[in-house]
Amino acid sequence: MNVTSVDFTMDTLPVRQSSAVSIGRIKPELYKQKSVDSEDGNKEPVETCGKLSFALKYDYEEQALVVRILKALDLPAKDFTGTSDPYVKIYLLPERKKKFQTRVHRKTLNPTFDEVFSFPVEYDQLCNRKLHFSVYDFDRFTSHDMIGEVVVDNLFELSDLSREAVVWKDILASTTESVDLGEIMYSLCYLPTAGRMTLTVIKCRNLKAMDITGASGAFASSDPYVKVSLICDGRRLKKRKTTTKKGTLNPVYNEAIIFDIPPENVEQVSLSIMVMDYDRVGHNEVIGVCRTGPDAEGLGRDHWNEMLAYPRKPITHWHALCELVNSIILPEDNMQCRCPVYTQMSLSYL
Ligand SMILES: [Ca+2]
Ligand SMILES: [Ca+2]
Repeated sequence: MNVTSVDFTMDTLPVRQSSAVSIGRIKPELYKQKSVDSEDGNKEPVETCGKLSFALKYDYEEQALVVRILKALDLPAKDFTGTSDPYVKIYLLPERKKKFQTRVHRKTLNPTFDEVFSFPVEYDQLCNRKLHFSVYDFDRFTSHDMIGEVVVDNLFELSDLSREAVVWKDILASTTESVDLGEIMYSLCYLPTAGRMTLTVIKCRNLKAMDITGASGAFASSDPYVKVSLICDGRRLKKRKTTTKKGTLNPVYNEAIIFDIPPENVEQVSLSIMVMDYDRVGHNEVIGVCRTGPDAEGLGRDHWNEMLAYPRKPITHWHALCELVNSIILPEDNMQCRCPVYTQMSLSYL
């Protein structure tokens, strides 16, 4: 009997380096920004969008950097109603596991936060740390929009932190956190006659460190593997993963994952690609995600379309990893990849 439902069987195959890294035809015109708020367009020169005020102080007793987020002024409106619902996320880089965020302030472009957060850190380590603020607009039903960010490279810029020092900084427009999660290179290849799609995970670079270990506490690394899920109508049909590479932020895989997808079904599916950190004890954690398919954004969609436009050719690109955010779209995983729109500048080609 000829069953017409999609049979998404798949296999992993080792791939020879030579075929895995063969380069697809690069068409830079495909990767120009397509639709994005005009003010978010270019990264150069960086645009400002309001100001953020905060106060810094070092608490010697608690051995902690105390950050008081005071207020923001003149934020851009991200909602149709001409306003925003801002909140702020903070990291003390390079540590990225610990982060804080303020409450959401509804319908205002001049929020007063006045919230205090404390990062445990030794005083003589402060010169190696960077404070990173990202300002977001909360949205009830969709992914939150990033408004912009402030990075304080030198915490002693204004004072020795023995007393609370208030700082005003311009918020630099950005749609993606420059708190890098790293990048993944993979190729896509579709054989229409065989109804076979091959995603080859080639390698990753500059992945976020998830494990802070070593006698001195100075060794930061991850044990990355890549999990690929085939999504159809918001449901995860199949998942497959690569091998785990221990103790590296720049793993090389060259592993192919094959999906059987008949041409008549190719418009209904997409792939979710998650880079995970393996942990021997406890839960494996998500480092970052990206998505490719007709419903993805930016390069995720363009890469997919390029694969369909050049059948039988492996098309290879680097993709920036995004943070995993909660979503109503994939209840099974309770996740959605919120991929930013890429500018040409943020791309690197082979
Ligand atoms: Ca909003
Ligand atoms: Ca680990």
